[in-house]
Amino acid sequence: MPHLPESVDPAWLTPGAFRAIGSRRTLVRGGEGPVVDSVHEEVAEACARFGGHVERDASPGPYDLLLDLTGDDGSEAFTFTRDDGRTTVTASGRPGLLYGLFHVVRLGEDAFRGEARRETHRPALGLRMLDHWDNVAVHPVMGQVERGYAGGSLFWEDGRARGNLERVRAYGRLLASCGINAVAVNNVNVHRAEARLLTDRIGEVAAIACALRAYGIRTHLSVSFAAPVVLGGLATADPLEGGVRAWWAEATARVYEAIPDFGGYVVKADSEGQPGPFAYGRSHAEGANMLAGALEPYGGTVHWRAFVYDHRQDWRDRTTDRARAAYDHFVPLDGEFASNAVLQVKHGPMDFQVREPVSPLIGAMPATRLAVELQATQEYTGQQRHVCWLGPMWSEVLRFRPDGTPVAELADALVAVSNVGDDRFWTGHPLAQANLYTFGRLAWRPDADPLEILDEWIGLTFGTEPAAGVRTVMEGSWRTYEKYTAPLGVGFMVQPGHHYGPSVDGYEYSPWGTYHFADRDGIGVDRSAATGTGYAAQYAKPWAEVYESPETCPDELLLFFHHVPYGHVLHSGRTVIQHIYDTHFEGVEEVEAARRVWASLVGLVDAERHARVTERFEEQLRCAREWRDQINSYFFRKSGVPDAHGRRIH
Ligand code: GCW
Repeated sequence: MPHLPESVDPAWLTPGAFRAIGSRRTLVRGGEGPVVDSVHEEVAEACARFGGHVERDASPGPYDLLLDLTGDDGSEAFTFTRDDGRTTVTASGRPGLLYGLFHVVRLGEDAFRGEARRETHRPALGLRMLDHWDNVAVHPVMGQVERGYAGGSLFWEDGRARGNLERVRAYGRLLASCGINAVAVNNVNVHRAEARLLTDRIGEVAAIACALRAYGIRTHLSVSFAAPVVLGGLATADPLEGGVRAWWAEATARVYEAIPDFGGYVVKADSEGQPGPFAYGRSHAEGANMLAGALEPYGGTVHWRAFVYDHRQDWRDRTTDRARAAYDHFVPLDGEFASNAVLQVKHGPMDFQVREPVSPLIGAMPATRLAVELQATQEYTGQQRHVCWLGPMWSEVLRFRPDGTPVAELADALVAVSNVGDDRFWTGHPLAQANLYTFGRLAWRPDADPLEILDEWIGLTFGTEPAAGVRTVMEGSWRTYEKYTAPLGVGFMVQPGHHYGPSVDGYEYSPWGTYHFADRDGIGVDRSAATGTGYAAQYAKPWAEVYESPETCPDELLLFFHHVPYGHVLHSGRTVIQHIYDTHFEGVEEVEAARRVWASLVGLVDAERHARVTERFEEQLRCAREWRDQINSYFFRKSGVPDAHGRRIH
């Protein structure tokens, strides 16, 4: 088990979480190597604390728990058995043994009592990955972690990989305990210093990979499509050029020499200024397949991002619709991608807003492998200064059925942009740890009830006394955030650049393609096929029809799909303008109420965690009031319609 300074928060792996295991007799049987060593060490440390006893590969004396590795097939599944007063975890692969151990930790005393039972657990998705948008060098605009709200990078310090990787090991342990098995260690916007991680700086990546390997985590790297030019001095990065292909084959061979279990590349190409195959008149399938070809001999995978759109659009141009872009670019390429190329699609068509429809690209490319990308880092959901537990949103996405089959079953992989940094609480806001935990657990079991996952996290992190209060603070926090920010799926209205706090017209006349089109009569984007951009028609039935008409479109997405008058009556019975006023007053009241509940937990939650959340609540409340007042005033001034309840609007 990694050794961390006292000041670093144990997150949900509190010492107390190991009490049940640590007070029993355990036998760890079979296998060797870093993962099995980790399993043994976990139990040994718990026993040292709580008085239990662990043996490894001994002839079985009496024991309460058997952790039994029966093979070496790499399987992540495990079987949990409770029988004859004994608890057994059996796995045919090392990762399965590790996941089985953490299953017992989660169950606590329940693992050692109750009826005889036998259950097999296996992850629904084979790849459960976190992408870090970490820069090695501090970037002049984006800082060290792009869209990072938890301090500096866990991996990189002073321009290179950290010398002491104990914290990285501890991170791997946290991730394994909630089922995550892969990490990409650098930003998809690959700057100059970071490009070299692929070549002469691969040793630094190898050191990180070694620390993560002990907890079953494979390491991936974001690479620049222009690497052959930037690093190799070639005249071109054209994916069909023999010299370019040879360069990538050689570079990749060296990567695998350094990191034999390397996961593969992540690529952001032809997006927001990153280089890509368009420069050479080649398609994205040609670009991705070239890298897939280099990785193929070693079993690696290329994650090719579908976040491709025109970020230099003219706001006067009403025919270009950013929401359409991913589908328009990629659907024609279905069937052309190599089998070890995975198309990585953001869950919504725009950009991680608090409410978006599911991307129509998901399900539209049946012959292409799919990774769905979520954003744990709260770029548009309060930047880890606001409580915003995203479990319900992610669960809705994973259960959505684009064409009969749920998103979770269409995907090969689930990826989240990490919300972690070198902050002592890992995630800045201590309650944002729940997003990390929930992501891992949902990737393992996408049809799980997110509230059960939340309760699990609360139980491990806080114990029983404050549990009900913490749940009250968190369970509705995503919907609360939605209430006081941009209404009815219209999105954005944030301050440009850093994206924190309200600015209704902040992006209205910008080149980024994120508009609300509010005027004195109405608001929203007409994305219907009949009169708008045609985006709604990118969906399969029934969704194309459901979204096409304001009559059938769900309220929460109305302004994403339609431009309607302020007096338009929602299914809720309220007009759009009254909905805006009501939700903004309610949202702030809900923050006030949550803050009071949190205050009442003083003494039940450890003092430093309590103080950090209290401080963040002050800022959340200030900011929520700012949102309420700017949004309400803006729409009152535009529409001239007074609030039906006569509340104060400025
Ligand atoms: O959400 C936007 C962010 C960019 C990010 C980009 C992406 C890494 O504002 O900071 O760049 O998405 O997903 O590539």
